[in-house]
Amino acid sequence: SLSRKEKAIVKTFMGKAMKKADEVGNEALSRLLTVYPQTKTYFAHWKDLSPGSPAVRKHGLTVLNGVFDAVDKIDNLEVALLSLSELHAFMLRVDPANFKLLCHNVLVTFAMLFPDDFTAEVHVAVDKYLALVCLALSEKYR
Ligand code: ZNH
Repeated sequence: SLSRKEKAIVKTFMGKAMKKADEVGNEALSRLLTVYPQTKTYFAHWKDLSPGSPAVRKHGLTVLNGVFDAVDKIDNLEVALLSLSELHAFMLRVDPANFKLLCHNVLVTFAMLFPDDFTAEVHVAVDKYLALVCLALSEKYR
């Protein structure tokens, strides 16, 4: 889990990154769909799944808002993300392995868009935070 110091690092970095939520979301989801094309199956009902398409940009923002909003509930992620976990497990039926793939792409995107802020120290803390978000989202699958 995250130390007090790591939580502070996550809050500071995410506070900055969330000002570009739209760009982060678009880049991360565009990369997910390109690098792991098997993830496209969940969005087959969209008109255009290409990188940067309106649907990808819109949903990228939705997902990233979920990641950013959870920062405020960093001490209680399982409870905070319970209904979202339920939604993905029972309604959307998203294989939880995909959460890790998305989080990996979010991390890559952070490194790319915030090269000065994304120090090794930030990398460790944010990587841990994203892993906890994935874990919390996987809660209802067990
Ligand atoms: Zn998800 C949806 C979040 C991951 C798939 N998502 C969603 C939403 C949100 C989210 C917030 C909205 C909901 C409502 O509406 O209510 N996700 C999220 C997060 C994450 C995720 C936070 C991580 C981190 N997802 C994911 C993945 C996938 C998905 C990985 C696959 C691949 N989602 C999904 C879908 C949906 C969602 C399919 C639905 C969409 C539409 O509507 O179209």
